[in-house]
Amino acid sequence: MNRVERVRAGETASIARMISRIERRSDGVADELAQLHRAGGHAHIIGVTGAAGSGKSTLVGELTAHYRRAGRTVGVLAVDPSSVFSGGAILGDRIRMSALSGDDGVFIRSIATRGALGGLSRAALDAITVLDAAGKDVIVLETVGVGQAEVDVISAAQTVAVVSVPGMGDDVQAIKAGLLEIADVHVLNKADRDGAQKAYAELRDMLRFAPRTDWEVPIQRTVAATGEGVEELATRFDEHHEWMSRTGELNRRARRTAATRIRWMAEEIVLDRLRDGEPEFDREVDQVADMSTDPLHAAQRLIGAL
Ligand SMILES: Nc1nc2c(ncn2[C@@H]2O[C@H](COP(=O)(O)OP(=O)(O)OP(=O)(O)O)[C@@H](O)[C@H]2O)c(=O)[nH]1
Ligand SMILES: [Mg+2]
Repeated sequence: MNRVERVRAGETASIARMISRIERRSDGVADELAQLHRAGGHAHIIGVTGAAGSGKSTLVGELTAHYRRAGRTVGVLAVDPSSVFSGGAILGDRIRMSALSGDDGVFIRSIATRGALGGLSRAALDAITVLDAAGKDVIVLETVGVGQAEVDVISAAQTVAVVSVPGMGDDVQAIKAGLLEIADVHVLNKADRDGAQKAYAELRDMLRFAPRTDWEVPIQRTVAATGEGVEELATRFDEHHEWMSRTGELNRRARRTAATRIRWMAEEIVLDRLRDGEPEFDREVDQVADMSTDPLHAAQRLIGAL
């Protein structure tokens, strides 16, 4: 079997190697991803975001265990540019210590950021392609909701869960990060803490001002530390998926992600041809430099030649 076939067979080591190839942009990886893309389209992609320390990793660990008990396979990607290690490593430790260790139905990995702007989002989306082609039923992305890169990543999810915790400070932080608008499901975690009822009421009040669609954004209370509310949260995710399938929203989101990915790929192809040392490019550079042509016509000729 070649690399693509081994990923499609769901081999854990091959999935891990393919994601490393994506992070390094190894030779041939674009063609492999093209094949993997056509093998996907089956997974439910769930994004989990929210303030640092709100319990996202704990929650994702509990969700994963729940899905496994229900017989569903799971891929988890921890995306965190500031502390790539903590998210993935903590979650990894939890899973290694739990009943999930050695379970081939679970794949967990943190995505490292390298290279150009947008590199992180792109690597994360490519890793989703790999896990989808590998047959994972559910793919969960954990991101800390701070910057544009994370918002880009999370927009690749079909269902976005925003995690808040009791305590006004965190709620304000979530609003600032613009996360409330992208939430399909709100999670109020650490519901065992003082102030949980107040935080719930605040969230509910805030949702009254949210733009209305016929999907009514639910608020699910959880205690990730004990697993309380996690089964109900998984039900909320299933309901959202069912709603998206029924209304055409699933297709709308798929088209949005597809458009982003085509643009990234087109950029890569074009920039690849516009490099020093490419004979046609060098010729145009000489001619623009000595004023015998201009940048507009040089660019049009080079792109036309593609
Ligand atoms: N009391 C309480 N503590 C919780 C709950 N869920 C998580 N915690 C604790 O909160 C702390 C942070 O949990 P993590 O799961 O690492 O949070 P996180 O959001 O992934 O953190 P970062 O990835 O660093 O942003 C840990 O000490 C957890 O044990 C909960 O429901 N109740
Ligand atoms: Mg975490």
